[in-house]
Amino acid sequence: MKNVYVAVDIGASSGRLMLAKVNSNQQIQLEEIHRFKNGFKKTDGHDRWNIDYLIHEILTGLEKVKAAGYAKVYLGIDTWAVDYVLVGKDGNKLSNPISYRDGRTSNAINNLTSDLSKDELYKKTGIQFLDFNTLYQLYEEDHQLLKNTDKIMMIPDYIGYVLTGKVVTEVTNASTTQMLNLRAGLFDHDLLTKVNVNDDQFADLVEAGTLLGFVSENWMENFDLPVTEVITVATHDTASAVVGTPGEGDDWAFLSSGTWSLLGKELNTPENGQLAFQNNYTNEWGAYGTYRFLKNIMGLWMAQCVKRCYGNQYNFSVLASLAAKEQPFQQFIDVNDDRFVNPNNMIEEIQHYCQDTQQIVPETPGQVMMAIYANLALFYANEVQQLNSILSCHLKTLNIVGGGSNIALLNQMTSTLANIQVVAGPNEATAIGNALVQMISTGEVENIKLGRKMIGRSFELKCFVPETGLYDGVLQRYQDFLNGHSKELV
Ligand code: LFR
Repeated sequence: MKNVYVAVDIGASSGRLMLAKVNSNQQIQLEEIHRFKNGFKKTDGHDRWNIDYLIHEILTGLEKVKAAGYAKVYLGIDTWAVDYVLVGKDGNKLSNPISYRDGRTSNAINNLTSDLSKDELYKKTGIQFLDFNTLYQLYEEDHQLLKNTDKIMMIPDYIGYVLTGKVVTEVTNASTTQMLNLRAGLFDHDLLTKVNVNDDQFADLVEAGTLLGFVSENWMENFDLPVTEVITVATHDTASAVVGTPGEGDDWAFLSSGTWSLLGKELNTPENGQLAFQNNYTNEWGAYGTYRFLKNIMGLWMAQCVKRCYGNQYNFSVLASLAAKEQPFQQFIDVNDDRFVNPNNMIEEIQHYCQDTQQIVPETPGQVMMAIYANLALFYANEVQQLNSILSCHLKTLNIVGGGSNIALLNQMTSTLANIQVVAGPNEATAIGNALVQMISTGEVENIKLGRKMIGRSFELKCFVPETGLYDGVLQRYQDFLNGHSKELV
């Protein structure tokens, strides 16, 4: 009997349990077992995640795995990054975790860096300045709660702990705290002190691929579960997505396109020089000693909010086809403007942005969606150029993975504007990367290079090539616009 792997992948808007196996043709087979919604809600004055509900959904999904006839499985957990759970001395959480989109950290970067230069902080950590990084969240944390805290656990580490009773801090996610020291490979003592955290409040760091332990028998009292051994995978969803990207050779970049768009290149050594600093690029730690040199781009969050604003009366494919009927580039938008992080009404925010910058205001659903897609594609194209210049390379392919890789209109515009071949898919790269790390840990797949080849053979990939002569000069005009309007932090 071959091994069966369960990938638990939870993003900001939904979670899923995917079953993965290697078949006799040495292909990865993936099957969705359970899917559920996620989102934060204002409770006790903050936007919070309902972590107990998420764990309940995982257990419900595992019951379905058992019901499908699997008595023994491996399991890996990945989620979004930067957020954490404070756990008290009795082993229980002290409160529900606050979402990174909560407004509490809006001034924290300036406050914290008033007596610590950004330059130094970047040299130490190589991590981009995002005001929701764990460093700033802890800076704004309730002091009493922090004093009562035995362990600070990142979200997937906490879920692993609740399931197994074992606690670790997995590096791909820990690096997004902006508190790991690149050179020492450990939490930076001075940064911890700066936010009133003791060295032992974080559990020991472990690499992606480490065995954690079995889901504890206590859960069997209320749930009919298979025997489940948890492997600490690349627990940051973006790290798993990059593992699951079928890039080949050395001249490909990735775009993990979901709630966020994470565009960058996998490196073997971090790049934390001046140019990377000035362009706010990050060096998040990856699986197997790699670094994800990337930038966070606002991504499909904008489309998700717009869909909600229309009362969910259109699904994403209807919205995309409405957009396709509209003219692109009617207005330029800096999609990374802070005002789009958590607005009350995304449609109005986009419209106000266009009014404030004296541009054509999109009115219909199709116009609003085209404004989003066209400006995401422009932003992507700009970042492909930045990557080439910061890394002195010549990227040939942009591998787009995640839900956004299904949007042909966006893929095509990106390819043309960035003048690069786009390879789209797989859309479930995160779950695949999660499962691949498990397969490497059990020895079923030899290494990541062969694993990526397997992914290329196992899933349908679509290729988009630049349409010559179309959109000439548009990217340059967008870049001029950004130069005048961008509020990039650094
Ligand atoms: C994507 C992601 C990004 C991270 C953001 C916040 O889901 O994990 O990589 O910057 O969410 O955690």
